[in-house]
Amino acid sequence: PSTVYLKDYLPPEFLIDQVMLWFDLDETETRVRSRLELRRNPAAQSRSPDLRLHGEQLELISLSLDGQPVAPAGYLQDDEGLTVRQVPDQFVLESEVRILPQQNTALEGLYKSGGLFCTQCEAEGFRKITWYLDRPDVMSRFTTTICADKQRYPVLLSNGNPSDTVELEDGRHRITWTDPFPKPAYLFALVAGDLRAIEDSHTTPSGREVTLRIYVEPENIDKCDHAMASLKRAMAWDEQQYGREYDLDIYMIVAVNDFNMGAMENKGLNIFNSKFVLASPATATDRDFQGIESVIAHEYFHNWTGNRITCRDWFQLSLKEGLTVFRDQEFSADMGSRGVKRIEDVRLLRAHQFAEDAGPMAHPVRPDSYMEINNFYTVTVYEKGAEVVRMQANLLGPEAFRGGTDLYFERFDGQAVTTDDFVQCMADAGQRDLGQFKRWYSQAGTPELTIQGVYDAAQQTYTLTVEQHCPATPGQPDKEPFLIPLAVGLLDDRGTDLALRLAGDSDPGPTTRMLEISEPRQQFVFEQVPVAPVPSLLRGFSAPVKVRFDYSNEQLMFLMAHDSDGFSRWDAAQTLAQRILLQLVDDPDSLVPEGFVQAFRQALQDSASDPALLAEVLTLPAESYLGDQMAEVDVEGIHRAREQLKTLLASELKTELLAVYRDNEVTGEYRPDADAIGRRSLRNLALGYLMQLEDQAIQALCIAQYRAGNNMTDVITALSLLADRDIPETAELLEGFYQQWRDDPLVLDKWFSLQAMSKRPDTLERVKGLLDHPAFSIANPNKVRSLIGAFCSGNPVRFHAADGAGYRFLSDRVLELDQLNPQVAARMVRLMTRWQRYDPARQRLMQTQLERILHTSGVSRDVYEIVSKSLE
Ligand code: B3K
Ligand code: ZN
Repeated sequence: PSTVYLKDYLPPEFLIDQVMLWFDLDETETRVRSRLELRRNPAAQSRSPDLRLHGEQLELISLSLDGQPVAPAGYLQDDEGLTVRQVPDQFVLESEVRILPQQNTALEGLYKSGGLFCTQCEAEGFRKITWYLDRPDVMSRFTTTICADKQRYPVLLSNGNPSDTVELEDGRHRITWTDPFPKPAYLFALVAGDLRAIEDSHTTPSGREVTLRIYVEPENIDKCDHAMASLKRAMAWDEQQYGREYDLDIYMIVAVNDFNMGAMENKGLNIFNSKFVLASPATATDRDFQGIESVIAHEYFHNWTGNRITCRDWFQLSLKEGLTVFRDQEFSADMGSRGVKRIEDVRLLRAHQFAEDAGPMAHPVRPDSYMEINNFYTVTVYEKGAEVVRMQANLLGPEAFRGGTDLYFERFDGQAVTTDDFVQCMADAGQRDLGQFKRWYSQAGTPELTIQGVYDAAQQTYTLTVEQHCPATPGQPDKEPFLIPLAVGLLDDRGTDLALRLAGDSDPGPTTRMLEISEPRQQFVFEQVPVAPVPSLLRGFSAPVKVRFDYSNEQLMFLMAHDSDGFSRWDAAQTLAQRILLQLVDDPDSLVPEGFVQAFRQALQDSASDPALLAEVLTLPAESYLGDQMAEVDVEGIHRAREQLKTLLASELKTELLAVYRDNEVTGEYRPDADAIGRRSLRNLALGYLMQLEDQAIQALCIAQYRAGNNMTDVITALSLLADRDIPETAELLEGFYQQWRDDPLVLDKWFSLQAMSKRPDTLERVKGLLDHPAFSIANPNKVRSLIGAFCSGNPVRFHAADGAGYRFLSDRVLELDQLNPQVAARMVRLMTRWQRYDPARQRLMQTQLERILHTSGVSRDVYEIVSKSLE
């Protein structure tokens, strides 16, 4: 496979002003006719006599130019497209192709999900529908006519506004959709099927009445209310926070069961993985409710950050994704608990993005090359990209940041632009040079800040010395210094924030200061500091960096108890827990500081604090994250240490945990609001600790919680805890759960996952058995993620078993899946690519499997890129 480089970008030679599409949908074949109005791009930097269009897996039926059939000598078709020879400067190209959506298991282009036809065109799926300039900087007006059997496909949808339906003689019907907004082909969408919809409406500030519709399969019609409410909240929030309103008369969402990722922001017609639409208290967990709210919002926010202003090329992907993730994070923070949301986002970033940045697939937020663009929809482009936007907000402050986004919308509406264009708006609005800041887009790797603090009692000064360093990443051995906003506070001996006065300040400043780190080494002198302070560093996680500061255990406990910044309290607890756990890995007999247990006790007894925040503080770092902190991952040692500490805390704090369990019961009707979610999470966390005790009375409590069946959050937590242990009732409960939910695929996903993540030693055998379960299908991405993905990523001690059985299992599945769905196969194979982090025996086992995949004939470009880069 060949590599595409950012430095090779050239503007398109042709533009498409208008495109008309006609779809004849059918079970045996689908015909697509297209009419493209093309002309040469005045801004092109190159000129060839021929027109080159993208197109894959298309069977050509006819081709004509300005109404005249193109002779066979006038065009050339190959695997990747069509070259039309010697074209004029302006012309109409018409073509007809045959495609087979029913055989499309890659779920890219036009495909069938159950009885529905649907599309997924980002990034380069439109070329599997018809010949086109399938690149985001070619924006065109689309008119789409769909024709299909009326009984099987009563609902026919595409982007924009609909015409009236026309009934045809042969039991078919036809409709035309017109989208007035020019858009790149990746935002095209089509859906046909037997769907029901719930409808609502929203009036924008300028008075536009927008019809809102969520389409689902008939049996799911009662599970759409939360998605609709979320959409309405998102629309109101974007109007309020960014001054952005919706621009068509109708906004449609369709839920489908077979989908490669979460959802897709197609103009006016979002297509969603049903996981991010359907919810009822009985079937969805608190996490599911939150996930739906945030993904619905994310796709809605794309209408401005992605659709109205899109990407010039796919290297600019973070232009829309980083910004839109930042927007959805802020929305969720406003809808729920801001502090908890920040902790969750940072935990995800540290667990996955820091790991990516330290591994063989490390790449900048704006990558400079790729083989397969679908491999770059990563935590780096999305979540680190969001942090890079957040840092700009931190550097500019809220007003200038809003000025920057206003400017961005005004300057670039209707255009396909770059991350540089975005930063320039921020620089203009903030009236400052952000040249150095742009390294966050071009340099990969997680910067490390090594910080020292010295108190001078005589001078009453406190000096922070900050050094930055960024480790090498593939292709980038040396890094230039970053511009890093570092939020700091200083606590006095009673835990109170000091007003911060930097050398040269005339007045004492606020209690949190945003220091700007731009040099390899810098000093900051705080004056009039009356006592030796404890520094609180990187408050709110003001930048995606690692901080090294030599805190004592006592200082960490002090911060954990007193820091005014919720994130930093949590972070201190994590740092301390991590330190203790890593000591236990080295030496199981090492002593757990009494103060740590005491700090947990105090937290459990602290009824004044937000239960959701407490639950975060009391959650120990994950096994995989602990592994990332070691020079060589000790798979068994980490598992043992973490279990050991959990059991110790459970036995020392049994009374307090039982009290928390008892006091945080949520009664009354289920509601996924921040308060109820927080109480459930604290209560279920307590149950998790208590279940470490192998105590029959507690197991009975857990079974009772399962049987009470008040809501899916409590039910699934209880069942997962039971599935971890050899309790006689478990088999029966698991079977009962299956029987109860056998017709609900989303609930069964949870059932597969909890079994895949079970701590039991025989889990791999059970997972293999579940591959043959009638409810499992390797063709369905949700099932693959819930069974195979959950095992390989959520169960490190079983996946990394010393005999290599887990690795063989994964590579067998990857090879099988690659034949059907390369995108999902490439996601799965990533789970084995950080082999260099393990001991020599495991390294060899993983390498062997990776080599085996690489040398299998016909392996997809998607899988090839990941595997070959990991072996470099
Ligand atoms: N833009 C889509 C992701 C498309 C992934 C293509 N492989 C969803 C989103 O980020 O909103
Ligand atoms: Zn997105």
